[in-house]
Amino acid sequence: MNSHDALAPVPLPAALTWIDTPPFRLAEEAVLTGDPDAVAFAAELLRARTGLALADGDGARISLALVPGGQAESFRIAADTASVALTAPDAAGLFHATHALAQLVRRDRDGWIVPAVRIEDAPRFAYRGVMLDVARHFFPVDVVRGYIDRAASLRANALHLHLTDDQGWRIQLASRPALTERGSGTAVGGAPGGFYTRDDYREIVRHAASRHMIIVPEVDGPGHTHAVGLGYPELVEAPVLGPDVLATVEELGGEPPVAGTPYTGVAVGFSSLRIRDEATYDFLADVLGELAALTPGPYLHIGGDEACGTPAEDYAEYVARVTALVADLGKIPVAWHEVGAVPDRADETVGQYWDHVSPRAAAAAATRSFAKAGSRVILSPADAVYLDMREEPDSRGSLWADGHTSLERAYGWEPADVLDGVGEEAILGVEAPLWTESSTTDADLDELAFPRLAAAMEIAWSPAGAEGREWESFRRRVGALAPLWRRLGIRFHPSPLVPWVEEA
Ligand code: TNX
Repeated sequence: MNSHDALAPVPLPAALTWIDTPPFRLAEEAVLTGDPDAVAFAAELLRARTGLALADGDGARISLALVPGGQAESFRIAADTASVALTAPDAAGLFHATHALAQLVRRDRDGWIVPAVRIEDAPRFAYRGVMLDVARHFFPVDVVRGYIDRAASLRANALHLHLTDDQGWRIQLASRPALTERGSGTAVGGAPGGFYTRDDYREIVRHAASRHMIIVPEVDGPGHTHAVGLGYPELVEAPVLGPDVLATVEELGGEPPVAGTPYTGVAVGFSSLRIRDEATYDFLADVLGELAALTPGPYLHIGGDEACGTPAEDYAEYVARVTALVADLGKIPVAWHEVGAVPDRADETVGQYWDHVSPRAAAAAATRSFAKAGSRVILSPADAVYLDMREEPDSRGSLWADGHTSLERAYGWEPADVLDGVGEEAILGVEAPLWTESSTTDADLDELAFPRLAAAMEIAWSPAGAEGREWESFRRRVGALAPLWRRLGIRFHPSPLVPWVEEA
């Protein structure tokens, strides 16, 4: 390892060579030139990092240029004493290059520098996601924009929004106004609820696109649908108070769910849509049709998890109908891995795996079936990359995925080794979900997501064999991001496993 290696970016580039010449010096008179959008974004980010207002002047050059050829989202950086050149075949690649540059920038005794380096980089997986649960607690548009910025800075290109759950329905729809009129007023613990208007949602989509991310909206069903019954009682079954639900209520206090009354607890698996009633499918056609029209990205997530209140044959009927409906709308269905147990589903349905790094048999079999059908899988092993799991024994978050986790566990897994029969080709990508039973503010989201999101995104982006793609290097490179994160206002959890850098 070279003494510079703690300065290599996160996610680690596919190829990086330090060059033994004096660094490039960033000063007010350095010029940013090239693609106007990329220049504007680079000026904003470098100003946040250094306080310098670059962009006009007649000094040394930082250039950002679109150059045809190469993999989508790939980029190159060539920095030496005289200049810094960022090139990419597409705008997303230049955007990623700009974030890598912001990570390379640091101070020496004489001011701001970019060390001389050559980087060639490209993503391992096409889908690199984060999920935000805005149903258990609601987060306003500006918080979602901030979460998009943070995730995009680590190469995420998809934000999966968990828009609906037992505790609230968070997207206003013209076809079904009572969903938000009656179903969005509260959240877990009786916290204030909220919802996105269609314009709010368009703004989230627009902001995500400006950060080269798509939105993957989720309407969960047939379970996790108690809030639907507040506006449309005829569409839902009575709550099923099974032993798990009653045990959760017993353990955590609060009231069991009551039909027609907002639910503010954290039990799961008690609600179900009415599967044998055509009105349910009219409802889904309205809701998913509107969401599809509002969503430019290719995916619609249909949930499908923890439907413990739905008999198995009804669940199969639901999955067959709803995946076909999404496919007819011209979108690719995405579903939690339980859906894989239903053979009759739209073939292109992507499965999202949320069991552990070492799978249990049922989850493994269900997930394998997506690959067998010729479709693909998104990996979200809960004990590694569920950001709402507790990072330390006594930090914020939940414990159900095998106790507390750690930054090292978030980093220490190999996607192609999780499931037999789901190798590299069958993996669409990696997603780090954040369920929000225990978080209410943007500071809570920061504390849970950072630094573990950096681990999840390095797993998703960096080739397994790249030099430095290992824990010792990763923890030092993450530590070196502290000055940048502080400047950007990211309130990361100060993991004791990381040598956090203080900048003079
Ligand atoms: C399981 S993981 C859920 C969510 C909860 C989460 C945390 C998954 C697909 N479903 O409904 O928020 O546990 O308790």
